[in-house]
Amino acid sequence: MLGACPLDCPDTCSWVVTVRDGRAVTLRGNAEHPYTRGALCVKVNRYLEHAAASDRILYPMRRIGPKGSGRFERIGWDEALEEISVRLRDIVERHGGEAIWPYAGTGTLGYLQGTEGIAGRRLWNVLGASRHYLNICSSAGNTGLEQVYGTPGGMDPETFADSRLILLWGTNTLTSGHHLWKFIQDGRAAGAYVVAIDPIRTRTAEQADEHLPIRPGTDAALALGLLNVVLAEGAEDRDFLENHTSGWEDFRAEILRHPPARVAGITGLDEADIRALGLRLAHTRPTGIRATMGIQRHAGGGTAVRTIASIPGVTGDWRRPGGGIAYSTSGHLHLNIDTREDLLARPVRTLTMTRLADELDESVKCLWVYAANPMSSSPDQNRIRERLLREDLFTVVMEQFPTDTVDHADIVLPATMQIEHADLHAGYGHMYLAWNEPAVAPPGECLSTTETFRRLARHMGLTEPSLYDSDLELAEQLLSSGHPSLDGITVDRLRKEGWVRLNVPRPFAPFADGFPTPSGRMRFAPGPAYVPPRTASAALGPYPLALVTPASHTFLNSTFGNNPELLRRSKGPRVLVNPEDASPRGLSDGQRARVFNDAGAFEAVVEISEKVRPGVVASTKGHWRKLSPGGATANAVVGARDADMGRGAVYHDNLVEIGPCDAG
Ligand SMILES: Nc1nc2c(c(=O)[nH]1)N[C@H]1C(S)=C(S)[C@@H](COP(=O)(O)OP(=O)(O)OC[C@H]3O[C@@H](n4cnc5c(=O)[nH]c(N)nc54)[C@H](O)[C@@H]3O)O[C@H]1N2
Ligand SMILES: Nc1nc2c(c(=O)[nH]1)N[C@H]1C(S)=C(S)[C@@H](COP(=O)(O)OP(=O)(O)OC[C@H]3O[C@@H](n4cnc5c(=O)[nH]c(N)nc54)[C@H](O)[C@@H]3O)O[C@H]1N2
Ligand code: SF4
Ligand SMILES: [Mo]
Repeated sequence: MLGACPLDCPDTCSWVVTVRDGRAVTLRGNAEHPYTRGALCVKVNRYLEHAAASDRILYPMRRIGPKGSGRFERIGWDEALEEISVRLRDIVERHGGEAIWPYAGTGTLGYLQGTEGIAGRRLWNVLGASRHYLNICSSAGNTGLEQVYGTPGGMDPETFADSRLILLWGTNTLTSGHHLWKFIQDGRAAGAYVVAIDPIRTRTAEQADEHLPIRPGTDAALALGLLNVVLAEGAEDRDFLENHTSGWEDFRAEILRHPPARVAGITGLDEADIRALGLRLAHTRPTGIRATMGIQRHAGGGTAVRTIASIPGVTGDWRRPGGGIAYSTSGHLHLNIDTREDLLARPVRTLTMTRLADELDESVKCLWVYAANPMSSSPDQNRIRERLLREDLFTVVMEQFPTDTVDHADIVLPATMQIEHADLHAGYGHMYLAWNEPAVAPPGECLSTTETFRRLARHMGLTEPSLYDSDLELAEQLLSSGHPSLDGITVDRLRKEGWVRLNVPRPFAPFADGFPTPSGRMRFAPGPAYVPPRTASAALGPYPLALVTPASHTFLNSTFGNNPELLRRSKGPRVLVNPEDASPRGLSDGQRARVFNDAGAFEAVVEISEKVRPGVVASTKGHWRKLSPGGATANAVVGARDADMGRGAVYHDNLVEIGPCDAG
């Protein structure tokens, strides 16, 4: 049976499930798929084990202990739907629909079951619920790219095989989407030089030809410094600038204000290294830039992506496959996501995912969480917990596992996993659609998201017909946008073939015929092209260290955080500290330490290492609160502030201090 990995990873692997006697016995990467090429990853190799885990939630449950205690009793679906219907009706009547916050996360990227798609949104519109703004992951960068190109879409990652200089900029390829590596290796075999730009010497940086250990949040300055060298070499593509861009004179002035010596002071890199890379950039065509979400989790993250995205406009790299920037391919996807906004009786407010700690106030009476685990994954963890303990808040969580968030629910609804439900997928790191056919029956009383919402609508006696569309009908609607990239792609074909490439040329040079802006030109933005990070003020305050908390190799966000083997391989929460920062604090390798600031603290085992530059400490996301020593994760010290664009999250832009966890 063909399926697809649902997780929030750019690779959206195609997989093959073998079923015997109604049980899934193997799950392997599809060797026929041009991007998956037969491999999954260290996490999803354990997917079947995870689906069969003893802590899987199999039945609806109702809270019996105090709020937040995680104590529940099993109830039937009818009882659960009845209690929910009564509470929702009462809330809508007394406080209006906007008192409901449908808090949907990235647990699955499916266009049926997940938050990219429709799941639940028609029902929320009928009830007049608040909108939910999913800004937790990529919104700052998306906004920056839209300003330059009119779309966040960029290079087809397969064309890195054609690049001759590859910049892995704020991205940990071998951890957070490793299938790209084969294409990078193909490029290398043809002579490409690979540079990793990352404050951490990650496993990706270790495999690169060169690593530039940049100060966090200063990448836009580096981009300007590299372009300064390009201009000094006279290597700008004047024809491209004249015929395909606008705003060049202002941007050029900004570049000229950033000579390498100045940029060295901002970024903490050697001036000679900046010059050397600037020369490579000036004289290597095509240059392909892989920048993903890590780089934009900063105060100036949107500007950083926007400025980096301006590079290929100066060098003219968009002319050829292998040139340009690849952030996400989702801008090339044109599905018809018909959430039926016409069902809303009147306009409603929008609540912001990363601002749960601020916005979960008295005006919210029902928090409905699905495919999300905010207690582990969202900023300002301690304040979120306080809010979730509110007695007058009715919290429903649809989940597969007893997460930290589940512990705070009033009603828990058991959710299917990917081998048990149907879904339509599209990778955000490649150009393929995929169909996921259910391989086995759901265990216990688990239901898919679409089926749960259909049953709830029926239980509430709602008459809007589109609330009852079947999964296949919804899939057909999704593919019916009429966009040429979907010509000839039907549900039948997807179900038969498992995956289909979007109808775009191969090799794909997305902007060869112009940019999707009103003028058809790429736009250099006016104004400052570098916005400093919050951590730039480190020396001034009581928290002098910059903390970055990127992806863990063994978890996918907080998914798998409870898998015993992956938890063991993660070695528990850890914090990398440079020897220069460790010794004045009396920290030794292997010791347990407390990382803290005014918002909170978490505990982690110290790893003293030159892999981080002085002034920077690094941990990872994904650990569960209740499984962590000290009962908190890195998000206890992450602030709920907005980045400069798209209200993006600032996970890698926080100031902390660190000290030994004293015994006693
Ligand atoms: N194994 C695994 N894979 C994952 C995930 C996971 O949790 N685990 N998460 C998935 C999700 S949801 C996403 S959004 C993607 C995220 O994947 P990435 O885009 O790779 O994002 P991060 O892991 O946050 O950060 C990537 C790298 O950026 C570096 N970095 C941080 N700040 C800066 C900076 O200011 N400048 C530069 N140059 N580098 C910086 C970090 O040190 C890190 O090595 O990965 C997906 N894939
Ligand atoms: N410190 C720090 N924190 C971060 C980040 C960081 O870089 N640093 N990165 C952030 C990023 S990029 C992201 S995307 C967010 C992710 O944050 P969230 O969107 O909260 O995602 P997860 O933590 O993976 O939780 C997803 C939950 O969905 C459940 N789930 C999976 N499939 C289904 C399904 O089909 N139905 C239902 N009902 N549930 C399902 C899983 O069991 C899991 O518990 O985390 C952010 N948190
Ligand atoms: S998490 Fe990413 S690499 Fe792993 S199987 Fe899923 S899509 Fe593939
Ligand atoms: Mo993400």
